[in-house]
Amino acid sequence: MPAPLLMGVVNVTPDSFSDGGRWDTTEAAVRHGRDLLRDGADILDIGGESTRPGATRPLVADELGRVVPVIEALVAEGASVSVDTMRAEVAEQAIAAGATLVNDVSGGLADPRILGVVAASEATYVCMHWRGHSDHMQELASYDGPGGVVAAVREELCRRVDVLRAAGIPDDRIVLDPGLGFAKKARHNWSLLRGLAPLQELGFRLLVGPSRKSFLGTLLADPDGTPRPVDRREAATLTLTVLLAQQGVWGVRVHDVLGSRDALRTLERWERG
Ligand code: PMM
Repeated sequence: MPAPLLMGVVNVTPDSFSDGGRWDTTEAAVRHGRDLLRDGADILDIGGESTRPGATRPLVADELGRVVPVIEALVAEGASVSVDTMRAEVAEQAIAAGATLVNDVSGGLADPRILGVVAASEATYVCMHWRGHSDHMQELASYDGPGGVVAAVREELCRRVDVLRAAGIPDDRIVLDPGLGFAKKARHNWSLLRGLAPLQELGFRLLVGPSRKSFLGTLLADPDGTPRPVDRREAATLTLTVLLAQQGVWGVRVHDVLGSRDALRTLERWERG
């Protein structure tokens, strides 16, 4: 089984849950991107909007100002770059700056014009399962129909694929993502991680982003219920990276690229026998 691609996260934001404020200048973000490349990232995911639960949205001009210079600088150094955005304007300028993948956590629901922008380019499009913006998404985490969360996510992603095709994005440029943590409670994330096969049957490449998310903080909580802090969830993240590689996913979106690369190399050596 080919190793999954490692997508290294570069959040150029003051407020992301895992690394907000650490790389929120162009220089710091470019330096971080270089470090992730050296650590073995296949693609860098540059984002200028935090999607942590409760986050408020930046102005378009602020988002552009955060991501475009970072994309230009890293593309000039030969990096493969993805833009993590829900906005058509940002996707368009990011593609013009050299991004080859548009990672839209809203799957085209937040700004439907983004689909035309992607269709008119050669960019790959990550369509993530999403039900609403971060300020109210956790109210939308109910999956009571038959088949639970896995059936609902599959059905809702299928409907998005119909819309992407109608917009002119060919299947070989579509990647699907179950959207761990987005309108999902911890138990929903675990069901999705264990239930990827029905999503894989759809025939698209899968990207998954478990890295450091709060369901891992809950899993590793202290006996008094205090969640494990975000910077101490790495071993659990790496375990999931290996398990996802064994499921044959196309990509894993991670913060700790060095650890993930080491884990994948170890798995590859193990599988070689
Ligand atoms: N998660 C976050 C941001 N972007 N993109 C995709 N495709 N999948 C994800 O699961 C995902 C994402 C939130 O995590 P962060 O704040 O650490 O970037």
